[in-house]
Amino acid sequence: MSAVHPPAAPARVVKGACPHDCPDTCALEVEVVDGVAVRVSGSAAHGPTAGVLCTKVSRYTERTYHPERLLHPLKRVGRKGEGRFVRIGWEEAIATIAERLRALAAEDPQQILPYSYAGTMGLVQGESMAQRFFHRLGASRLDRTICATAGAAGYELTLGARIGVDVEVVDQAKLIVFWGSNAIASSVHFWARAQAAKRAGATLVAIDPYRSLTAEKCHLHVAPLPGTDGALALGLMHVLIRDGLVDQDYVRRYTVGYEGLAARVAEYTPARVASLCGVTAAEVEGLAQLYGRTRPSLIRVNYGMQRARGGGSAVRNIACLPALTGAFRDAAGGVFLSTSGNFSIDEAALTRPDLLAGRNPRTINMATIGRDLESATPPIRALLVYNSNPVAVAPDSRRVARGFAREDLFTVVLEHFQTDTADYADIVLPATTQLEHLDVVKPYGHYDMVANNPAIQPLGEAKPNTEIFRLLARAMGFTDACFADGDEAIAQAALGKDWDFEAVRRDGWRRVGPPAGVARFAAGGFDTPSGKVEFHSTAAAALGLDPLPQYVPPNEDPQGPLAARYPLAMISPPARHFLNSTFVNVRSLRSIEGEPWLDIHPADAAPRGITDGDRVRVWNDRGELRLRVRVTDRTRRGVVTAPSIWWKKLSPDGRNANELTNGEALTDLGRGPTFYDCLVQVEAHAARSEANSPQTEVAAT
Ligand SMILES: Nc1nc2c(c(=O)[nH]1)N[C@H]1C(S)=C(S)[C@@H](COP(=O)(O)OP(=O)(O)OC[C@H]3O[C@@H](n4cnc5c(=O)[nH]c(N)nc54)[C@H](O)[C@@H]3O)O[C@H]1N2
Ligand SMILES: Nc1nc2c(c(=O)[nH]1)N[C@H]1C(S)=C(S)[C@@H](COP(=O)(O)OP(=O)(O)OC[C@H]3O[C@@H](n4cnc5c(=O)[nH]c(N)nc54)[C@H](O)[C@@H]3O)O[C@H]1N2
Ligand code: SF4
Ligand SMILES: [Mo]
Repeated sequence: MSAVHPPAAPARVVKGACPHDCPDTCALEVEVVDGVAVRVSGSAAHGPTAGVLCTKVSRYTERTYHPERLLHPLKRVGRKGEGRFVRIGWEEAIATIAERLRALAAEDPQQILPYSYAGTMGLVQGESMAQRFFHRLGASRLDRTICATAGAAGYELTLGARIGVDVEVVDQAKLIVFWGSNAIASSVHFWARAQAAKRAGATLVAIDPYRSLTAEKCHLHVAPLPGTDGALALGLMHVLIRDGLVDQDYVRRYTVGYEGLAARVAEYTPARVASLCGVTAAEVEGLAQLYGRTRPSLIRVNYGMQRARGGGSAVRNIACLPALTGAFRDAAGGVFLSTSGNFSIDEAALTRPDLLAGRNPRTINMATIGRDLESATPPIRALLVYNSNPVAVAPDSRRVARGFAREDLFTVVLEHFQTDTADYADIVLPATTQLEHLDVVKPYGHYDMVANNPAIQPLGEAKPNTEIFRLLARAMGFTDACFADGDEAIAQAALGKDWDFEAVRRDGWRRVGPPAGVARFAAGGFDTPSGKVEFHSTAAAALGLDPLPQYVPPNEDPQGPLAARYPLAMISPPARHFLNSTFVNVRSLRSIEGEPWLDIHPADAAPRGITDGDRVRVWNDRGELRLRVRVTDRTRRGVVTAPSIWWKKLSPDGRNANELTNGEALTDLGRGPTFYDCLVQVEAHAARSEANSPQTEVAAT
């Protein structure tokens, strides 16, 4: 049902916001003809969007009108995971869910758990009505750690709130370091600004174990072993201090703990750091000289290094660098993790924690859901999943799937599609997409709150998440007035009293944060306890942590004892044409990605007798999977790379990289998962076992 006919009437243009978990939060223009969305493009008037969308979202109508969109409620009739469902009506669906939840709540509401993440980053369709519902119920709380909490915690120790840098002045930088960031894939609008900087003479550097699309376009690429970035940052500081490349005036006025830091980094000589990180001492020296002698310099620190045990400390250490060199004096200088700290959202009005009425339910970490479905006490007996696909995206996936398969677990999934997770549901509820509902999206890569107006009517019987939780609240007999709030009222509640949501939705977006062109931290003003950059952190000491930056090595250390059995470090960063597990079922995008690959270095392939295009077995104690290999020096020696996050059922062997990732070990700060802290072994074994494995030939549809 896409745009096959020539438009009968002139297109109406509706202002929207990209809902995806991507820093760029593009302002959209949706062209609608006769009630059908025919084209989605990027607003030219919105500075950060600059009239351009990524390939994924420029094909949004293909996803919205996908023939496999869920259009009515479903009830499971097959085994869990098998994917056999029959259509039911909304009334039956809501009544069935309410009956189950009522019975469990009467025993102990903590047996009920929401599971949600950032399928949509909209404040309205995210955690508004849903949280109100779970607070009123007294359900277990979910610690939403799967992505960003490690780095956030590390960054905040050193610098306080995540203000970042105005993406619109990034083209003024003379040095941009992409640290654990594949910006071409994950933040293409930032990349566009970096390209402009490059054309104006800037030097671009990538720090990444993999020669990503981004790294290959940089002037310099340093490829440390995964999870060793904390040591690299300490080594750079060692050289900066040793060679007098420190802005002493900035340090004296706007930082605390320099003496302690200098003593600490003295231990991290380039030679020692080189051996910890698997690089050369000359690379450490060269990078430090470049960083110490170029201004404005900007570190684009992203998520790649946060997914190992030391991920929190790594970001904490990296955040010290621009204070040492005084890079914060420039508007285009400093360090950019996220801009989310600019926005003050009225969380209490949105999610109404007061509805807990004094109860204090337990918290379950979403990163350990596999283990917790096995052994939490009281047991988890009902799961309500929305905006997430845990069976594909959560670590230690085999265990997660085993948990979801429990016969005594009642699972509800709100979705656009029959995902790997939806296959385990007892009840599937069809949700609307961004083109069909109202929202307002808080970005983490620029300074504009972006509004989303519904462009088309809901397809089939799909309903917004908010409406689904309103219906559930009513069926549960919750009469609190907040359960009658409409989506406009929720959007207004999120923005608080100083903003008029109607104006934002009319204009499309509204800027917060520092005025354009201002170096926000040129004269300190950090949101830390001291108001300064905290090399020495009393907050860290109070948490029982080292008050000074330190190096925390990986849990599954490629230079440690486990490497005797599993000598290769596997990373599984997102593929460019997927957004986490979203879009994997959009045929045109999946065909660009091809199939689930494992990239292996020639020096690791040769001794295993592996040649390009072979199918290999990849395994560790948690599981195994088979992938086709690309033998390439894009991935460094000792590291194998599996672009992700594939739907299991659209993969040739019905599994994905999370079969091997660790679902118990957490990051040093922020309780995050350790997806890229994962040792494996690889063998050219699959060719033999494939002969009697018909599963490998299941065609991806
Ligand atoms: N196209 C696309 N865009 C996305 C997403 C997507 O799935 N697809 N996902 C979105 C989301 S939710 C997120 S969190 C971000 C993620 O996007 P990024 O923040 O860019 O993070 P990753 O892609 O996980 O990793 C970035 C780079 O870090 C490298 N890396 C892996 N381990 C390490 C390490 O230990 N040290 C260093 N220095 N580098 C390492 C990887 O090889 C990769 O090239 O992107 C968002 N944008
Ligand atoms: N191996 C490995 N695993 C990873 C990562 C990795 O790099 N490697 N990255 C991790 C990271 S950074 C993240 S953020 C997580 C992402 O994990 P998730 O947040 O679970 O992201 P998605 O896989 O995109 O799943 C989101 C789902 O929400 C649905 N959805 C979207 N909008 C709506 C809506 O309005 N209503 C409802 N009901 N549903 C909606 C989509 O259809 C989609 O199926 O994955 C993590 N897992
Ligand atoms: S996914 Fe990112 S780049 Fe693509 S349209 Fe959305 S916000 Fe823009
Ligand atoms: Mo993420």
